[in-house]
Amino acid sequence: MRTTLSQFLIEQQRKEGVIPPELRLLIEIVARACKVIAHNVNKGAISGTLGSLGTENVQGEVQKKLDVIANEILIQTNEWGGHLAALASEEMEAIHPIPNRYPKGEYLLVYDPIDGSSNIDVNGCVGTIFSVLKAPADSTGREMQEKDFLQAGSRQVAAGYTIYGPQTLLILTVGTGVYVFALDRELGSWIMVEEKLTIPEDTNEFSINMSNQRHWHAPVAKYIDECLAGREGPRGRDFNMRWCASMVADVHRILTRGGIFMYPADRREKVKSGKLRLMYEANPMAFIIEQAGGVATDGTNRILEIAPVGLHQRTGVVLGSRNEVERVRDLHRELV
Ligand code: P6P
Repeated sequence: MRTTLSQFLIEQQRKEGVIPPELRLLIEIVARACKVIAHNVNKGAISGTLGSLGTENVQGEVQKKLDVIANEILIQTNEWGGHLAALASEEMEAIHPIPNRYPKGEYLLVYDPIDGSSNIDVNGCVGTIFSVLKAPADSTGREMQEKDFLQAGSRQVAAGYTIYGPQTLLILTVGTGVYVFALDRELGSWIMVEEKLTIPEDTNEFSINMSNQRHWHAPVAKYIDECLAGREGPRGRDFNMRWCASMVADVHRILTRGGIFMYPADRREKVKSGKLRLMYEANPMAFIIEQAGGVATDGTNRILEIAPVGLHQRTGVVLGSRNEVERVRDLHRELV
């Protein structure tokens, strides 16, 4: 009998004393929401959920129908659970307080409901990324505010992502390693298929959007030049490149076989602080990567130590195999 997500969470609560019952139940509810999102993603053209809405989200990005559908699913599935003090989403400018008709809990959920949504209409991999924080102790009895979410990534108590691909997978950490659950649609259960994932310290595979090359700062440009120089170059070996335009797909490949993922800050005004969002993309992924023995920086500094100043703030991201991320960090020290 394979271990289910529920069994795993109960054991983490009982055996390791890592997660209190309220956090276990919160994760169960988020996982249930992801099952519903997976159903909508898989229905695609049949259910008319492809395409754009003609609206923009707070990021100024065109909203896909599935962005809004998935956001609504996560709100409706979570707000009545009684474990959340509030939630926040890439798709909503302000935080979403829990309606007074429901009991409030002590956790904050912040998420990207559909990451990689430009892939939806071309049947590429997309996913959901989520991060769980505790509400500040001094917030008891008052309405949550944006500032309550502005906690460094090192304060996350759980993080995960789902990837809606050939398999539907949920990748989860509660601080005791990284675990992979596959959705068994016949049972409707998340079944553990891998545990304690570890990322190889070395890799021959880099992941970056090469079309931005002319905008890169010197350290990134030099690192990629070294990779492209192959065995005749200073790294003495050939490198391969992958770019899925879906962070969950690229990160999952790196968790599975190693690699380095880069979305660096560059010279463009709109990307001077990076493209990816700290609270619901970089932080949860950094928590997962570190729990698997990898490294996650903004090029120089540890992502999990960045002090947030805004719910939708962006950051550079360089994460994955330790020795490659450290090479990029060394180049930042040498060249900046
Ligand atoms: P670009 C998707 O929009 C996303 O937020 C990440 O999932 C992905 O890694 C990145 O942006 C892709 O960005 O500029 O290559 O389209």
